[in-house]
Amino acid sequence: MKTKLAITTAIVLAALSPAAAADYYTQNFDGMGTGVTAPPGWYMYYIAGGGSSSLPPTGTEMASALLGIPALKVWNQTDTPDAWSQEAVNMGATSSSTDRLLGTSPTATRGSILHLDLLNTSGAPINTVSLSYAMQVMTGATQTELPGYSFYYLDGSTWTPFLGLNQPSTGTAFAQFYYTTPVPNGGTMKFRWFDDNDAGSGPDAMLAINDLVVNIPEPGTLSLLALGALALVFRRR
Ligand SMILES: [Ca+2]
Ligand SMILES: [Ca+2]
Ligand SMILES: [Ca+2]
Repeated sequence: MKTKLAITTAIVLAALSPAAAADYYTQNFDGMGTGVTAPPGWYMYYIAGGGSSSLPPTGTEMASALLGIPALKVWNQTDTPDAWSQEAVNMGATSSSTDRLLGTSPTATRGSILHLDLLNTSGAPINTVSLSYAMQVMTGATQTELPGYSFYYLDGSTWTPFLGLNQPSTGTAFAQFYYTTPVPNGGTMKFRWFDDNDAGSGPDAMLAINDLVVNIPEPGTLSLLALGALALVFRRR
């Protein structure tokens, strides 16, 4: 039995055709073109403070994050490396590259955060999320910092780090995670990718994400997938 789940951002929900309302969400960021507008549902947050101790934020620190500036910066690999404290960045290889990525290059803060809101319009609570994304190191690091992005999701009222979706180098992360407090129908899933600001005077590595897929396993297959993934979790420990 196929149970239809509709996951989309609150902002584009009304514009989506029924065919687009599926049990998954994808984002390749190419629709940004070379403009300064992030896709619907995406926000830049930052954690105030100085350069990091290369420790990932606690859930409490993550909850203290402040909303950044909506307009993106635009930066391509042909440009001189740069950094911004309160903006996310539309990145690409060159100014004519149609493959766009959403990235960060923090400075003068604890770190920069890419934040995604996804509305659950499935009609049922969501317990399990399967998520994959590509991470690209756009410029090499010259300082000590956490490698790549640290992934968090809001579970109830707790920002929860999920190491299975940390991606330390250019490549693709893929993992499944489970809510302790399921996201009710009409509730919003909140995901964050954290890029710490190194404490040195040189630039951080400029990082970006691409080709995100968020999938909610169908109820009929949920238990089998959960069992398989649980086995993976236990093997890793
Ligand atoms: Ca892209
Ligand atoms: Ca960094
Ligand atoms: Ca820095």
